[in-house]
Amino acid sequence: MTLPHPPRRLPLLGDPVTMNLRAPMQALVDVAPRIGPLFETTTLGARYVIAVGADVVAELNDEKRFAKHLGPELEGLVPAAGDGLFTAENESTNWQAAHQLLVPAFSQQAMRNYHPVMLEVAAELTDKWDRRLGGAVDVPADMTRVALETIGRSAAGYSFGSFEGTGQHPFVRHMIGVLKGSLVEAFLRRSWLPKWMAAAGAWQVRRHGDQMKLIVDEIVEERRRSQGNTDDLLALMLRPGADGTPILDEANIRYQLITFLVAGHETTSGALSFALHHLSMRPDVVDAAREEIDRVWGDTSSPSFEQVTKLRYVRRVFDETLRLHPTVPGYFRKARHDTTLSTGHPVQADDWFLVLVGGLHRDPLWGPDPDEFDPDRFLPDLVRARPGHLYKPFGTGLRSCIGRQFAIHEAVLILATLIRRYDLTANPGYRLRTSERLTAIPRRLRLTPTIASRTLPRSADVDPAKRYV
Ligand code: MNH
Repeated sequence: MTLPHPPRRLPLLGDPVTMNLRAPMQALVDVAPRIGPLFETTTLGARYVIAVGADVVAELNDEKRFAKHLGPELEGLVPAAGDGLFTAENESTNWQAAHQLLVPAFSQQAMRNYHPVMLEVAAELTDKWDRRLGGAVDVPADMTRVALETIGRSAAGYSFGSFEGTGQHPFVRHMIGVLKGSLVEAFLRRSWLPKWMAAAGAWQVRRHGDQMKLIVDEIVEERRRSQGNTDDLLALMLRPGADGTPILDEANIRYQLITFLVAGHETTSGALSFALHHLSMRPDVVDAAREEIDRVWGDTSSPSFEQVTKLRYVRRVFDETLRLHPTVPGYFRKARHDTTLSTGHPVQADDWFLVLVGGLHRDPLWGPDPDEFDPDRFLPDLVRARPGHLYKPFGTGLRSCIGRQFAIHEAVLILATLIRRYDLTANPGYRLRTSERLTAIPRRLRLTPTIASRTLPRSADVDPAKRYV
């Protein structure tokens, strides 16, 4: 299959654009519009076929012709995440069993149970920021705290203590070690560089993965000791099945827990951070959001589940953030059998593709200014008028994100809490840049919170005699 490729290709080295080590996917998103809906790229001999055009992505998403593929990057994670849901092969019996077992943990009813946990974590964040008013906060670090606490407490009743002390829990460091190691290994393994270099990446994944296993084993032990009457994801996995033993074996339970603790926070924290960056640049968006939050939440200090789901504008802010910054930058698809793409390209069974989501999210169908942050792109009428395969931050088909509703509820709740309470000021001259460790997160984003000038009750609600006390 001959395909276009990025400009200035060099012999042996390949396409210089991909040598942006900090954010290779973002670099590809930036050049994609000039190359085409389907293109190839090589770096030191490692080749990817990349899809960004709406039509070709719609074809790749067709579950009858294509299916999820792990691709080199997710294969690189296997030593740490095993056959957990994210990295299991499509045919894996453990995938079937775990998917069936865990889907109820993401039902509407289950979301209602997580809601109080999310409120509690939101309060810990505002307590922290209230103590630091007027000083800059490290946004990605604090969003990581929020998201890690939320998934730890919701899925396993476990607190990582992220808001105690100042450091990050070692789990975060080991997770970053695994993600970065897998990225390096995935690329080097397929390059012409000596194999020992790829082996160093693989070693890093195993070393940090082993540390994560120790941490989750401790979490499981604690649960077994406490024998609490809890009803969460971990409880579902440990509950005996018909034959008296848990449906998933011990090794698989460990992999699922690692998977959920990573997939359940790393992507949400990046998305929250990108959203706060845009809010700090757009007072008009903040005003519109505050108007909605005031209207729906009134002066309650603990909004109900429904009061969160009714925040349609804040939800659009989050949707638009994931359009511009899909924190899982891509997913892989492989052909189930020989087929031909509508572009005329022949495809053989098992040929695979990378859907570069940031590229798809800037397809010309999004209009003339795809780089512009505009939440109103997600007004219901505009969504209905667009093809369904144009927006894919949570992947596609059977293997799409199981935690989507969880992430959305958490993100809307946290964003609304912060928008309502704080004005966020960016450092002068800050320019957004993305950092990638498989997932995307803003680099060095610091914002200064001050109490929002509009947190006083609206004057109409206040007795005029008491208005200016
Ligand atoms: Mn999540 C799969 C994106 C939040 C748990 N997630 C995926 C995929 C994408 C994705 C894309 C599909 C990858 C692929 O096709 O190879 N996930 C996100 C984003 C957010 C997110 C952008 C937040 C924003 N994910 C969450 C949360 C959880 C979670 C929160 C858990 C609570 N995700 C998963 C799991 C899978 C997954 C588990 C694997 C599902 C499967 O294959 O069965």
